Amino acid sequence: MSMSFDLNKYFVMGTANCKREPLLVLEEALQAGITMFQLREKGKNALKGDAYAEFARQCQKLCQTYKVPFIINDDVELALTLNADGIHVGQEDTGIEQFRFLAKNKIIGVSVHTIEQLEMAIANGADYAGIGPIYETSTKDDARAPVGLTLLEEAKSQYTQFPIVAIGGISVENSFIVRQTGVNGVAVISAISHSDNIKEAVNSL
Ligand code: 3NM
Repeated sequence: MSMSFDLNKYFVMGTANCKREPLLVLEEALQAGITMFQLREKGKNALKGDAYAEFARQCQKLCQTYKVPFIINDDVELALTLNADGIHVGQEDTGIEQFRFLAKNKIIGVSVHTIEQLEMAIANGADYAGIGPIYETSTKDDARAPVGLTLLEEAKSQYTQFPIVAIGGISVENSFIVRQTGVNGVAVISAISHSDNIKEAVNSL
């Protein structure tokens, strides 16, 4: 059993996604009421080494202040070093067994794109799954073709109790229809990180 968490408004971010100072963007999002945060430091200008670890520490500190779970994307080592609240991994990333063994009460999220992958993630002990991309997104370089809303509906009807968050191309405008599928929350990058009014964006999601 992992610690409790709420997928309702899940903000995912790395420095490459921000047009302004990333820590300010994160703090505004936290103030506005995001329920979960994932550090996803990717791209060609991504921070590396000590700068990356230090940035992660500062994000973690902010999340702790606002009592929001701090999740690290695809970096088991850093998640363990910082004692992060959890990790999020994709289909190509390292398995979750090692992290679960070393960090029993941590949150483990897995990205899935099909019902079969969702089944596998549940069988392997994931705490939640991210399903996407729901719509076209230009934020993720290697994003797959959109899966649409039907996969969310199918997932929620087959696994009613399992926490699922939708991701990919979700905006203030389309989040309402995404939520109608019964998902536990929406995960966004640009809808928050590119917003000129983060408070309004988070409130409207
Ligand atoms: N994962 P935006 S789509 C990080 O399909 C990520 O698993 C996806 O960015 C998946 O909210 C995606 O700006 C990008 O569309 C989400």
